[in-house]
Formats: sequence, structure tokens, C-alpha cells
Amino acid sequence: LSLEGNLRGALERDEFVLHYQPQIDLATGKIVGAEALLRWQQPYSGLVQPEEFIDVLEESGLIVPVGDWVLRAACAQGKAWESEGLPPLRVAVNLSTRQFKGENLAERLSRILDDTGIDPGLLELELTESLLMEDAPVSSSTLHELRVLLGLNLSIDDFGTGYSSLSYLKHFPLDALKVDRSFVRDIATDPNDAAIVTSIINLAHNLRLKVIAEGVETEEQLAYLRERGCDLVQGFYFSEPVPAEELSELVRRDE
Ligand code: G
Ligand code: G
Ligand code: MN
Ligand code: NA
Repeated sequence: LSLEGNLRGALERDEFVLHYQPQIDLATGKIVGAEALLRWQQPYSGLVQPEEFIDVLEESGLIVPVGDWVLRAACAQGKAWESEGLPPLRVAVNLSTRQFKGENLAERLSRILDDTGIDPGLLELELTESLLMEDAPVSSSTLHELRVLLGLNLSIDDFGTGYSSLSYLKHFPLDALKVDRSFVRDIATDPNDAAIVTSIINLAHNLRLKVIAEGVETEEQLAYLRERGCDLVQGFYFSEPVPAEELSELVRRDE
């Protein structure tokens, strides 16, 4: 069977799972959210990482039904954490271009929100620059539906790595920029990376957007980001992506 066939089967057999990587608010030091990341619990070879199958999901179009599964599972998990009595946790979900451009995204999302009962303000969609730039007028109207009508949060993932015009930042209703981890890696030693990250933080704040730094692995990187007013951080320094129960334990330990 081809990988595509196996992935189709995986969706039917409910073999996909989500892991969650905590996002920490630097003002309080507490976990305030988590990014949902897809894995495939393969019966024979164990847990398969998305690098091995995301491209095939994209090319085959399977990313649309799998992406909807991800949205539903992440929203259900967000609601479950609330029911467990945890403090409010924002759940961030990566949205692919094909999913974004799929038929009536807002309606599909609205149904998922209703079915799961999650507070829409606790769901964040991570979009890429390339997704937004493909057809900016259409993107703009879709984004307004998602943010204004549905009340979702919108962030730009891997910010600074795509080919895009900064002018979209003033037209699109956004909540946050996620600084790509390639800029964070050498932030403490490479003056160019340091300048880029500082500029992204200032740009975001001037536009009244929050900044999330990804790929934080060291105390030095953290100190640098904190000093420059970064709002939220995510990375191996705090935790790798973990199963939902572990995330919930991390949050409890935090309280
Ligand atoms: O979890 P990991 O760091 O291995 O993720 C690798 C890549 O796969 C990331 O860049 C992420 O954007 C992508 N990815 C993970 N989960 C999802 C998902 O649910 N939907 C989409 N579209 N991409 C995902
Ligand atoms: O593109 P996206 O931001 O969605 O990618 C998330 C990916 O980044 C996941 O595959 C996750 O495992 C990985 N990741 C998360 N934190 C770190 C980190 O601190 N260092 C590195 N190298 N990768 C990370
Ligand atoms: Mn992401
Ligand atoms: Na990223």
C-alpha cells in the first residue's frame, strides 16, 4: 500500500494523535496555551512524526479531512482541560493552505466550535505568510469571518521566513506573530539574528500584536527574549510536545 493509502486508513482507524507543546507567558511564567502538533500512532512502527507524512497529506488533499480532525480533536481537548478545572488554556492549531482555501471554512469551524463547546477565544489558528499571500483579498475576507464573526485568534507562524509584503499586516485582523525558531537559535551570539528578532518584537508591538518566540532551548535565549519584551515563549527549554495528560500535569505543577 502507498503511504497515501496508509494515511487514508490511519484517518479511518483513528490512528492520528495530537501532542501539545506548552506556551509560557513571560509576564507570569505560567503556561497559558499549547500548540497542537500532529503525530501518527502507527500500530507496528510506533509514533510517526509529521515530517514523514505532512507533505503526502498536502499533495493528496488528505490534509483537509485530517486537518478538520485536528481542529475537532484540539477543540475537544481544550474543552476537556476546562472541564478538569485547569485555568483557561489557549489551543493553537496549524492550518494548511488547502484547508484554509477549502469550501466554507468558517462554517466548518463554526460547527466544530458548537459541537465541542470550546470558547472560541481559546482557539488560535496558526497561518503562514505564503498561505495569506496567495490570494490576499480572499484571505482578508476569510480572516475577518474567522476573527470577527467566530471570535478566533489568528497568528502568523514562522514569521519572517516567507516571501511576503509587510503591508498585509495592516489589512489582516491578527493577534500574534510567531518568531521562527531559525532566528531564535543564535540570538545570543549572532548580532543579525538578534537585530531581526528585536525588530520583529518592536514591529509587532507597534501594531498591537503579541509576539511568541519558538524554539527556545537555552537560558540565554530566554533572557534575551525577556529583556526585549517578547510576550510568550515555546521550546524544548520548557518542554517538547507532550501528550494531553502530560500537558495537564505541567499546568497543575505550575499553579
Ligand atoms: O511537531 P513537529 O515539530 O515535528 O512538526 C513539524 C511540522 O509539521 C511543523 O512545521 C508543523 O507546522 C507541521 N504540523 C504539525 N502538526 C500539524 C497539523 O496539525 N497541521 C498542519 N497543517 N501542519 C502540522
Ligand atoms: O512549524 P511549526 O512551528 O509548527 O513547528 C513546530 C515544530 O518545532 C515541532 O515539530 C516541534 O517539535 C519543533 N520544536 C518545538 N520546540 C523546539 C525547539 O525548542 N527546538 C527545535 N529544534 N525544534 C522545536
Ligand atoms: Mn506552528
Ligand atoms: Na514555526
